[in-house]
Amino acid sequence: MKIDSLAPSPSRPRPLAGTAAFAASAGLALLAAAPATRAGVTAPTLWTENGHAYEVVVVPDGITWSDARDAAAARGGHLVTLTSEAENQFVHGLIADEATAWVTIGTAPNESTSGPWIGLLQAPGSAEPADGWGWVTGEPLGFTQWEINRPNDVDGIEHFGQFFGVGVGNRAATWNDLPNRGSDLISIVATNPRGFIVEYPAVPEPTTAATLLVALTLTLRRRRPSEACAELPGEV
Ligand SMILES: [Ca+2]
Ligand SMILES: [Ca+2]
Repeated sequence: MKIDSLAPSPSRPRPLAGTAAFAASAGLALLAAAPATRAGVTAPTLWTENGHAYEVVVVPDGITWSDARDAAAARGGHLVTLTSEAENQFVHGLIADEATAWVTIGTAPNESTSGPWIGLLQAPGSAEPADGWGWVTGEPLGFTQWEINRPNDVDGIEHFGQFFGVGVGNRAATWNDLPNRGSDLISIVATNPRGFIVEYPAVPEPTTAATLLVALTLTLRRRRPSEACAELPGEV
């Protein structure tokens, strides 16, 4: 039915001339509408609020939280830390329409929609289900966006965070606790999340690098006369 809605409509204006130009401009419009750095699943996308970049990595066969943490570090970042509602909304916007980053878990009528891992974990030995949660970077856990009735520590083994929504196709901006390996759940038929989100800290400003270069050059220039004397003691 949705395909029908894309069929030419008698009331819709059609390009009568310059078809190539029309197609080109339509293509440009599509590119402009999509996130600017989307590729693969996404190339790192800058959030201007903090200068950090965020990358969605889809793993079609699923991945454990600990492997996702290590993979994020190997890429030069860390599993995403969502320390404000604005950051949560921005990052969720990168995955909301990315169906491959989500997988349905559970059995009818209690299915849920399991999204990518985030950098949320629970300290061992914490009171269940809500105590001891924090970010992988050590940033304090102030803002939270748990799905209703979460965290719930199913089977006593859920100590890692992900995006998650109750129901089928509910690619929500809310969070759930899950075991490191989803299939370890006994009470629920589950698999590993299909990916993770990497956050890259700000890179050094070019002006900072230029300032350092100038300072280094001045230091070397100041040192040259004394170094010359030290190297050539016999010359007067
Ligand atoms: Ca963050
Ligand atoms: Ca849970």
